[in-house]
Amino acid sequence: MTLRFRNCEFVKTAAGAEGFISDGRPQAVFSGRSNVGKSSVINALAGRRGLARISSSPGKTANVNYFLVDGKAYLVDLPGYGYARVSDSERRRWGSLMESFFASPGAVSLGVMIVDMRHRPTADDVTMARWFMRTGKPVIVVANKADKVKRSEAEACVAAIRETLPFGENVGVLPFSAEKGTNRDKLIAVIGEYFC
Ligand SMILES: Nc1nc2c(ncn2[C@@H]2O[C@H](COP(=O)(O)OP(=O)(O)OP(=O)(O)O)[C@@H](O)[C@H]2O)c(=O)[nH]1
Ligand SMILES: [Mg+2]
Repeated sequence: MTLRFRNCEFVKTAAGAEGFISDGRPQAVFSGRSNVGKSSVINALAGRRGLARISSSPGKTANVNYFLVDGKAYLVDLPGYGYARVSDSERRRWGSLMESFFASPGAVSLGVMIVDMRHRPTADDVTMARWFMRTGKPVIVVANKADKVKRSEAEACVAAIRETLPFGENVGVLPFSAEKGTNRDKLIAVIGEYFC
């Protein structure tokens, strides 16, 4: 499927299973730690800064947000995890929202696992990776904030990410910068390829 990302629009926010979309269009599901830049990556792909809400304080995206690309496919922005200063009840809410999301038919066509290129993935990232693996769908790892990594360190960063996440050889790790637009075209191509 060729996606040009010419026209990206916000469709809806879902706070629970009754709000999830399942209309046969493919869905690329973006997940990662709070503040890693999920919403920023979506905005970079869309070429629109204000599409998904961005915040310098973590935990701002608490629900599941759907964006429609060229009328053909969805980008799904999941709420972030791993932020220390959330209450137990918020954490439980996140867990049950994710359980129902991943159990919902057609929820995931492609997993887009976003990690911070500067840091080794956390135990929470590994847990999220396993949620994606259980879907049996393809996954791509996006190593965001590549603009913060020295060129000489890039290879070691990618190796550490590969080593820590349980995906294995066949899953690609793509250095990315939502800030600079690095590898935007590549990620767009990958998403389109997995959707054909
Ligand atoms: N330098 C740099 N900063 C980035 C990049 N992507 C995102 N940021 C910054 O990281 C912060 C968090 O970005 P968000 O897109 O809101 O992160 P999120 O993962 O959606 O966060 P939650 O919704 O709270 O889970 C913001 O201050 C962004 O400007 C990047 O590629 N490079
Ligand atoms: Mg967000």
